[in-house]
Amino acid sequence: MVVLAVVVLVGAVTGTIHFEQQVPDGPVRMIGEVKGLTPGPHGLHVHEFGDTTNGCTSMGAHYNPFGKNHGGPADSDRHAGDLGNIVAGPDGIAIVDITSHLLSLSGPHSIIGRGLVVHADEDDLGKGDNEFSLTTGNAGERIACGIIGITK
Ligand SMILES: [Cu+2]
Repeated sequence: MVVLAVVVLVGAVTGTIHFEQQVPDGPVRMIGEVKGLTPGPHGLHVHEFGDTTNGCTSMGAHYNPFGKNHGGPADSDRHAGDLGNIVAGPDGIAIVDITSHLLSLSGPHSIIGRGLVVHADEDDLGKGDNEFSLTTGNAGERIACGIIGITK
């Protein structure tokens, strides 16, 4: 059964991203856009909590059910929530089209109800050679976030 989800990102920038999983345990495709960004790369992650009681801060750390280090989307050693960077053009719009094999919309590691966060800075993908590189990717402030919810 196909599972669909959506997140509406709210903050200093805005956006909407749709999620689709065709089969259980199959890849999740994310399609959408984020507007109002400074041109260039911005880190994008699934964070562990869909909790905005203290804005994007209460979304916790990167979603990391398998206890990995932070990495880039092409790395095998990475958090499930590590999605790399989205890149805004001169118009401040980043088109999102990401397929992840580590995310799921069903089962014990479903990301439904968790958070999606856009960061102010570029995610160094774990290659930053300092202590935060392997936890946050040095992606900086959380400029927008939203809760991943079920849709039809
Ligand atoms: Cu993040």
